[in-house]
Amino acid sequence: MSYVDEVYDRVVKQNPGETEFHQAVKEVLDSLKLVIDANEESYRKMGLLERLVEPERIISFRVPWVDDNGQVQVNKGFRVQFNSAIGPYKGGLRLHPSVNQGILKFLGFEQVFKNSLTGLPIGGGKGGSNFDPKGKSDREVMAFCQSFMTELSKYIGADQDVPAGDIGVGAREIGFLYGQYKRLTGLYEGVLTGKGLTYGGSLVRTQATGYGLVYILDEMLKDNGKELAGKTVVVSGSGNVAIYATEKVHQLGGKVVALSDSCGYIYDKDGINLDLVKEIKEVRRGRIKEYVEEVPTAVYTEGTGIWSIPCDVALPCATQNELNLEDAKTLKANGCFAVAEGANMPSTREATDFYLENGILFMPGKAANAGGVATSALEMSQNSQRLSWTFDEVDERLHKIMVQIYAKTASAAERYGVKGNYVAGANIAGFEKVVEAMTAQGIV
Ligand code: NDP
Ligand code: 2IT
Repeated sequence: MSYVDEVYDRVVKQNPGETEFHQAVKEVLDSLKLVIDANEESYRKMGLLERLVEPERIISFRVPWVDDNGQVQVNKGFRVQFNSAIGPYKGGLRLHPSVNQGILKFLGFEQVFKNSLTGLPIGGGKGGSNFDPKGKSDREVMAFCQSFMTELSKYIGADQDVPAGDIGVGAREIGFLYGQYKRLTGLYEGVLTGKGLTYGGSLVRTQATGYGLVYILDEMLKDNGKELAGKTVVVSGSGNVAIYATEKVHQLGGKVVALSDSCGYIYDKDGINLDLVKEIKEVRRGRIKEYVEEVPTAVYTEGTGIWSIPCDVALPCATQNELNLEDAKTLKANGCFAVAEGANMPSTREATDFYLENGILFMPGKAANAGGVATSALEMSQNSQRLSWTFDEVDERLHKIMVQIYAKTASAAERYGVKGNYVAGANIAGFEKVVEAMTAQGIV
């Protein structure tokens, strides 16, 4: 059996039930076959892949807090510190009822390669809780965040592990978490990114993942003789990534006609009114269906199904495995020619294979959504310098980073004879830097 298959079998056996983690590992290892086969003997002897798929550390803890009725609630808290070969652990915190150790391991594993691709000195990690912020009062969210940080603070630090936002964690949660970290440790340091602008946050971090997604999409389209201007775009989700992807698509002359949340999706043939979406989602914390109350020509449909709306470009920006093989076939049948992933692993493996086999230009999440964490790393640099850069300066750096990620991804694919396969390209390019750093640092 090949080394790669052996390691995959071992991952399935030793991490039972963690299906998303298995899926993420399989996709990476399959791409790496091209590289591993050439170096099999030395990699095997060094246990390189066994070390790569095993998190350096997982912290798992109890999070007790008191709700508005005086009732004690208990959630699970986690931090997966996956790989610190190229820098301190870096990656978001997710608050969603679906969170479990397997999901955070998949996200942490992806983060290692994504962070490597940014070219910046950040290792990979991820954390979170099965706490559901939906419908909670601000006081309840604060009580949860303070309890969560009370435990987490023992394991993080500006040069050790630097969490940020992800699903369910935005400016409000980062503020509560930061306040509690400072209170417990007495340190005013860049221990979190995505902070508010008055206490060490970076301009552009809020927009960064969505903007970065569209910057790399634009690069991919141009390199393939196409352009975004005039194109119809469907974006799933209506959270941080979806909103700022929509904003940048509109700035570059494309038209986003659909957005969704976990209840359903809206279709506005005239193009989404983003100010209204921001008001509903960022201010009111409401549901996407409220859009049609104010735009009567738009249509709301309950449930999944957003991928049935005809488009040229699809940008899945909600969650993992939200786009399956049937959806991919529907997109293709309706004329969609490009997919770029704002979310982490939103396409199932079958959908991904379908894009590659059917000539759909496809940029996988670990390259496409790397603008968020890259800008987090820029926030860390500013914190270390005790300076704040202007919006334009950060935005220019973000743009340059996304252009470089595209170039690295495309050229790694070409080097290994799979031109245009950006899945292989991103996995290989991300892997190369991590492996070099791991090898140099000995058996750790
Ligand atoms: P938000 O919490 O701001 O928004 C998430 C959106 O996705 C909401 O519209 C939400 O709907 C929807 N959603 C979440 N879970 C589900 C689900 N199980 N089924 C259907 N819809 C769902 O999160 P972000 O925008 O920050 O994150 C979106 C994706 O982007 C995630 O995959 C995240 O890992 C990834 N990402 C985020 C980065 C960041 O900087 N924030 C960086 C890189 C990647 P509802 O409100 O109904 O739950
Ligand atoms: O998935 C991701 O890259 C994020 N949620 C952002 C991580 C970060 O540290 O900014």
